[in-house]
Amino acid sequence: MRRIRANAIAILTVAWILGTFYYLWQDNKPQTSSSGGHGGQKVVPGRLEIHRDDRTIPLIQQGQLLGGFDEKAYLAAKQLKPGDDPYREHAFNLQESDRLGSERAIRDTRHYRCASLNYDTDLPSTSIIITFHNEARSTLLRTIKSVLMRSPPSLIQEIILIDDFSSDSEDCQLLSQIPKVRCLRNGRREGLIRSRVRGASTASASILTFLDSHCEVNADWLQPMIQRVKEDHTRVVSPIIDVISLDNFAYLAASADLRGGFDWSLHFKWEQIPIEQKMARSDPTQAIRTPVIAGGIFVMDKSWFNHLGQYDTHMDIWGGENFELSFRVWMCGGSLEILPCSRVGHVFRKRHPYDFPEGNALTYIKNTRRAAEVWMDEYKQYYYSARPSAQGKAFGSIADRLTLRRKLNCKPFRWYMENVYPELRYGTFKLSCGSLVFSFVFNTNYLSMSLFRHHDPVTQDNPRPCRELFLCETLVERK
Ligand SMILES: [Mn+2]
Repeated sequence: MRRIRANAIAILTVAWILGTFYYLWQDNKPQTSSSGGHGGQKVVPGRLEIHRDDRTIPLIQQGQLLGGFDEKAYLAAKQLKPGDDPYREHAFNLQESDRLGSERAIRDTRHYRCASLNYDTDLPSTSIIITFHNEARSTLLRTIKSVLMRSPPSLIQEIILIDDFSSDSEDCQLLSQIPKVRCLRNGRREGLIRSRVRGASTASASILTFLDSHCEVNADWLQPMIQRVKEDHTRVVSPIIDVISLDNFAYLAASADLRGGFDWSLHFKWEQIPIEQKMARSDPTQAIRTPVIAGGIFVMDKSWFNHLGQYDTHMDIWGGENFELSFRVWMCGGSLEILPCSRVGHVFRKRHPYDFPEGNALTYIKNTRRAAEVWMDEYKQYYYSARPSAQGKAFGSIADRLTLRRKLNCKPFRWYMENVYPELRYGTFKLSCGSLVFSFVFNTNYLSMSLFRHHDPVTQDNPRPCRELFLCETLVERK
């Protein structure tokens, strides 16, 4: 009799689980599955816009822009040797980047209505901060020249290059011969986060613009962002990040209907704007509220950056800092936006071309674990369920960041979930079977599963036979 009852319970449990899966799946089928962000993440065609008219924009300024800088010599000194793999060093096609040279016309990928917008004539200037580690010379120079040539000169206070201990110090040094360009070199590898803090602390303009080192900015990219920050200094704004092909360097328009999102493992992804918000948008030039930013390219008021505690400088190399910054901005009184009239092309790569001293995965876990421990309150359990390997990994002291959070009197993560990212589903349940635990975590538009071992060993007195799958925890909440 007991056996029959146990079997019935097991069957009902499995049926319930399958039913829940099916329901969630039907209700919220994956829309775009593309991921992005800066650095070594990949881009999937769903992020690209399909039809666009062909307007190309030339470089708007000519003349003595480069001062005494000898561009030809700079590029010629580092050429790909015949027979070398063009992808080896930078994880993009170096041969194609070199062939393009330092400047080219690109398509104006904005909505046509953007071109007729007006901006204040007295916008404040900005310090552009570009950090890099062993960037290709042609790509870095093209980034800098596109900024100098496609921005109103009065808006560019300076371009600060932070050379994060690249093998050749001349990559950066020689570029400081270009007017407005400054070069700072780290004496050891510090990573993106500490490099940016160093750049920001030496910036002389009141507005900071963080830019990646393999970009090309598009027409009028800067004015919309500076305008929004000028109107409200607590806004942190990003452009739409277009895609520069890592194979042939074609400049491709990204969809204008996306915002930044994430799943519980703190993996960044581009996702469709929720349908209600999309319906409410009558003006395609309007700012898009975003729960998180990709982190590679954004504009922020300098005093607001300092007031909010800059960055968590105990994070290493790359990754996770965009979550920490995004949670902090929203929870401590600011907001994050993507501006459709600002477009910047970025080379999205499939892998990181550089080494992480402690390993790629470990660094990402350390950084995201710090973000989760400081900002996610009780919701951090979902992070640990989605990333069980994070438990037990060292992440250093977070005392300073907790003090900062208290001092700034920031809102709880629950507020962020309810007001900024209500679309993020949460809930976990676990099935244990012997010493194995299957952990299911609900994510925004899919369900992820992880498998790990029980912490408490299975003993003779406390056996967990595999036939009796049982539910440890059910915490499914739907919004
Ligand atoms: Mn990048």
